[in-house]
Amino acid sequence: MVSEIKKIFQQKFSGEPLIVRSPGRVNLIGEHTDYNEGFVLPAAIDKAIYVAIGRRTDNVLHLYSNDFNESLKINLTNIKPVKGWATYILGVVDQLIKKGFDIAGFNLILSGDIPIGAGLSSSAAVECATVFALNELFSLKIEKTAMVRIAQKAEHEYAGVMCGIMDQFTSMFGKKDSVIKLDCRSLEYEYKPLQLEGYKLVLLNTNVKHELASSEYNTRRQQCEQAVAWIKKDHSQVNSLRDVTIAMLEPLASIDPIIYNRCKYVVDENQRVLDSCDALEKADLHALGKKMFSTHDGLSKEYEVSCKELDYLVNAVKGNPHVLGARMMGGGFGGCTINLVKEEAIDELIANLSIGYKENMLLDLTAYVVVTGQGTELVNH
Ligand code: GAF
Repeated sequence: MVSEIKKIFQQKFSGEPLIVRSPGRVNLIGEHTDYNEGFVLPAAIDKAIYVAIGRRTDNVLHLYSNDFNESLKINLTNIKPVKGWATYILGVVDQLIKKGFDIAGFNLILSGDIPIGAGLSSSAAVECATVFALNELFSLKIEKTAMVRIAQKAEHEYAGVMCGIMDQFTSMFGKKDSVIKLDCRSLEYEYKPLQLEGYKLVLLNTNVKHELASSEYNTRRQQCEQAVAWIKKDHSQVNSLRDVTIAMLEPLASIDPIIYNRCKYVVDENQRVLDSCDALEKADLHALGKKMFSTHDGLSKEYEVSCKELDYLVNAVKGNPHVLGARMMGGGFGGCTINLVKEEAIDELIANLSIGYKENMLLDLTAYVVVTGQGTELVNH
């Protein structure tokens, strides 16, 4: 990929580009907890976005997506959101300008192998690759956590999704053979070795992304914030659902049962992340797998961000002795399920599920066996 993108850069533009690689992510457990200041347990994967970048002598940005075979030329003074892949790059540029960083025109080629719309955070990877590349190109001296914040803000303002910090943080800070236990309130993090002992992480792509995804995501976030405002009236120390106990939630059950369910899910999920970390430390993959199934239940019935395709895939592996755990992953309403599967059983499982999925959902199933990978890095040398 590196030599290919370099060649394309030199054919389209000229000179020696800087090349940055930024990975997609999986999340073992801890879903919809990040924007509630809770815990998550994600990992960067071996699929990534690549950016090749070089300076220009004017104030023009010339962007080219190799995968879409599309280009965009825009002046630095005229940056605004656009449709599609370029908006994530422009969103980052906009943040840098707003923060007063001194940048000028550049040529950029984008390429990658993260499946788009599969919930593997290809957009976060584009944002992280862009901010990292611009930081290098213009010697901006931005530290990594600040780059993560810039990438997240680009998603808020240019893609309109009020995401938490998990995806950008994982893309930037990922480490091979490790998951990251991240406290989304303090941003304290710890790498935990991921030893799967004969099991592998298998992603099953529903190949759907329902329209609702971003609007419902933002609604969930608002519902959580509404709950915190209500609870705060009696418990002034509460600043987020991270500070809330099930007992504090009880009054909400009669005021607004839907919001109660949302919050109950988040409070339980934070505990599941902590329990899963203990399970990983004890190499108890069975315990981790059970938590994953419980998370799916909560996401489907209480948080209501699943869909029939995701539920089908999780139900289809329940009771299979070779699958320790499965759940929908990411924001929801489509994308992938993440499954913890015995290595020898993977091929047969995928073959059988593909038939059942086609028969029942009238859709093709795509499967990826993923391994963990490094976070955002320069890959020129
Ligand atoms: C999406 C968001 F971008 C993340 O911040 C996170 O909230 C996730 O959905 C759900 O856990 O990937």
